[in-house]
Amino acid sequence: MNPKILIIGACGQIGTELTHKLRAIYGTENVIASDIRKLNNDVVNSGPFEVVNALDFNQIEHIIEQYHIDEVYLMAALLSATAEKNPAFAWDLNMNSLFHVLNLAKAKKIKKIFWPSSIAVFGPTTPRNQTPQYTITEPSTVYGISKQSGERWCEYYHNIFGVDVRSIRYPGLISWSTPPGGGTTDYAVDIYYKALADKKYECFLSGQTELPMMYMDDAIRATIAIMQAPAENIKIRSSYNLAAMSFTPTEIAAEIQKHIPDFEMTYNPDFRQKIADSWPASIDDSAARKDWGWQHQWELANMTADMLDHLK
Ligand code: AKB
Repeated sequence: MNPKILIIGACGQIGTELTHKLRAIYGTENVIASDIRKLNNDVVNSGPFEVVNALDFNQIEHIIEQYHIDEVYLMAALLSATAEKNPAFAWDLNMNSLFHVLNLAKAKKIKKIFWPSSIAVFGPTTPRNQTPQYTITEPSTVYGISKQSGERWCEYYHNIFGVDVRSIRYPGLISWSTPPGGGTTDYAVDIYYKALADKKYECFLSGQTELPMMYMDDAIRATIAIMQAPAENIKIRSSYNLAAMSFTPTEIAAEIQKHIPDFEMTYNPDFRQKIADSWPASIDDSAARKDWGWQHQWELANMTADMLDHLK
């Protein structure tokens, strides 16, 4: 029998594509999308949708009981750049929404949780290249601190209360269908829009800033794969490192120039440079590959061709 799924934050960058994919797999009626407001978009219009404030425990509990929800994907969060501008709210949203869902699982009202972590759990003291699964995590951003704390709580609720919570440390995500919202890696999406529209782009990171990135298609496959894996395969209950590609702004610009030869890139680093400098350049995700069979499909070259094709 198909699980009944609730997605909190379904209209965001990941939530949108996740909703479509889960509806295709499990049936539209089994996937309840929710977000803080009801927009007129295809997530809202293509199946069941509820307005849910991720900070309102009673509202989440009510929807879970009403629809007999088995699994919750908690995608609502403030990302790194936005969180630095509003630390108190970021901490409140990123932590308390997680506690609500963990406590509902502890009370056996839901069976399984997906919660996204991020490469932001790492910090300036972390080894930057091929960052291991287990290493120093001293994040220097509000977002990173919230994700690191969240990971600790996920593991705690699993070990002490038996909660089946699963998590991935997403790298920067790139998608043609939904814009990102307030991250440090957002340049790698904006650049494609500007390359097509203006043939030029001013990057808010320096040319040599190498960061781990992933095409959305891979990110969605990973998310569903970890949730479908047998519980005994999920050996890490904090969060799994996950990787596909790493590149610098100079390298993505050069790849775009193969399709748009007169594309020009300039650099004007802002406050996000410091955030990016504190994050890894590349990630060792061998644990995810070993435990639940993770394999990426997209690299910089095929992703760039696909992005430009869709956005044209
Ligand atoms: C961000 O830039 O804040 C996010 C992330 C890496 O988690 N894309």
